[in-house]
Amino acid sequence: MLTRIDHIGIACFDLDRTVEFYRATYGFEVFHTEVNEEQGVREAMLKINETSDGGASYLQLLEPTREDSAVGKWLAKNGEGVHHIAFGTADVDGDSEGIRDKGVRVLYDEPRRGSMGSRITFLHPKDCHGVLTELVTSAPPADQEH
Ligand code: CMX
Ligand code: CO
Repeated sequence: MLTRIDHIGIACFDLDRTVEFYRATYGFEVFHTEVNEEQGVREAMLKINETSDGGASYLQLLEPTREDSAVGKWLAKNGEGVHHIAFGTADVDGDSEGIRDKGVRVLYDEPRRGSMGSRITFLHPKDCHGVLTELVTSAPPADQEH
């Protein structure tokens, strides 16, 4: 069951300048940063609020590490902006299988590694009314890396 908006992924050309915009404009602080080479991103997670399922909602600011990455290609075509949304679930494996059975393309056979030790997969935007959609199961709090 999808129980929260885990994050909104925002593509940017310059992560440090974008982080500074969110800090100076809204007062949001960086909760976590990492490089995910598999996804081709350098990212900053800004925690917005805790959620009633025990998780939290974040903004995920994304700078590409290479031009041929998903975010690099998207930025070249569209410029900066909202790249994807992510729903949180306790069971990314079961939920993505159930969604696949409804005829929506799930991009990975098995969930891959996401922010802070989470497990993630993506649904094809063309099957989701134009919205690239991520499903996330967070690592247990004790195992979260940040
Ligand atoms: N939102 C909506 N539509 C998108 C999109 C996005 N983020 N990215 C691509 N599309 C659309 C394109 O506009 C294009 O549509 P048209 O054919 O109408 O022009 C179509 O999808 C194909 O796009 P493409 O540029 O040819 O790109 P690819 O097919 O090579 O890749 C996708 C698209 C979704 C498969 C790829 O971006 C992907 O695998 N994404 C998942 C991984 C990811 O995004 N990682 C970065 C974030 C990591 C994180 O959140 O932790
Ligand atoms: Co994401």
